[in-house]
Amino acid sequence: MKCIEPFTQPVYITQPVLPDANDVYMKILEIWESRQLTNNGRMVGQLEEMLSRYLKVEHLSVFSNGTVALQIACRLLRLSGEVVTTPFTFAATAHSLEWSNLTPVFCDIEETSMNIDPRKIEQLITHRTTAVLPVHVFGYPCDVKTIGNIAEKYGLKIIYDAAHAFGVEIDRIPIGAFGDISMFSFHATKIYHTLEGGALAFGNNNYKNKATGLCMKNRADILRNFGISGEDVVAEPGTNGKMNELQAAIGILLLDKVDAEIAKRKELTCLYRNFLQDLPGLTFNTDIEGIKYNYPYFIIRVDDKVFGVTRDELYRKLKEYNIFAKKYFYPLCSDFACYRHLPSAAAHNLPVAAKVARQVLALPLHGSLANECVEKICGIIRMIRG
Ligand code: T4K
Repeated sequence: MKCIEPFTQPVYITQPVLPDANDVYMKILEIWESRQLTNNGRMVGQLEEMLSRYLKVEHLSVFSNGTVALQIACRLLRLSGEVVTTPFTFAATAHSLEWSNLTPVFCDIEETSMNIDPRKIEQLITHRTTAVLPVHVFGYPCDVKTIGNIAEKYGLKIIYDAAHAFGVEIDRIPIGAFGDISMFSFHATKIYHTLEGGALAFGNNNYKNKATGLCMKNRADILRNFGISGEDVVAEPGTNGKMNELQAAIGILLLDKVDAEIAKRKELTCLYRNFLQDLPGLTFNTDIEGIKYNYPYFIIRVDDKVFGVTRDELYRKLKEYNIFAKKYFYPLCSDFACYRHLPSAAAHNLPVAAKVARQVLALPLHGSLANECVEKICGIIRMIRG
């Protein structure tokens, strides 16, 4: 087999899409001129309108990051007690519950979609359960229909962690239309970003609260600004979750670029699939009919018994070639020291999640990656397998 040289520069799983520096400069001049740097500035309002149109949701608020947005979502829905969620996600999902004084109850996942397994949710519901927090992991939509039915049956709220699912649609229905609230992350590592940032979409549930007379979006906007609802009024204990004008400006400039980024990632994903499809022991998901997908990550699963090399060995060897893969998501949240004591975190409750977490590896995927790089990465994987 032909020897392949390591990459001369590090190849990361992602690289942020950047707006043109001159365009950023023009926006900075506008912000400087106005001297409004934060606290619900003009650009934040403009970005919310643009995002509502792009994500096809009527009501949306932006925040300083996705994690604080999730915490605000918990407060908006007045959750208490236990919330059923997935252990196969980024730390922020479970932590947002813990920071809201809620107990995460970990539910096992489906083998293929890697999302929460709706068939296992019901057995975890107790008199203390007030909500479910599923994650559309890697942008693949959860089984929203079954989850919706369960929530209705038990009177539970649904918050979707849609951090990875920007622009995803199921049968032409935008992902933000499902559940009570969906959270999108605009972190620099996402297909669409505002440096740091996030949003909540309120689907069709922008109902008015009887006690406060406020709809969800109004209350979200108050909660992200310390709970201040009027010049002399602090309505409730809010937090500081505001997006600033510079973040919003970046978001405004990048919205035009997101479709091209997704298209390029789709092309690279197809290349990966072509180059890797015949490798025994290495699997990956394919597109599902009816889903408008956004290609945020390229995830492989390594079955070491068949592949002959473990996921961790592959990860280490790729590093020798200057390729920095990421083990998304390992370890499971249920294995973190802060959650290990929970009854739902016991390994025997989460066999599929444990297996998937041992196998997954995210390979480089972003719009500025050349097709030849993908070809070379696949050649290196082939060589490592031997
Ligand atoms: N829910 C889910 C399911 C999530 O995945 C996330 C965040 C959240 C909630 C919370 O949303 P936010 O509060 O973050 O808005 C990254 C991100 O920090 C995190 O936002 C993201 N999920 C998670 C999946 O990935 P790390 O620690 O793995 O990222 P890091 O710093 O290793 O970056 C990955 C690669 O990206 C680097 O090797 C190089 C490249 N990179 C990264 C940054 C930050 C750049 O080229 N430039 C950059 O500025 O967490």
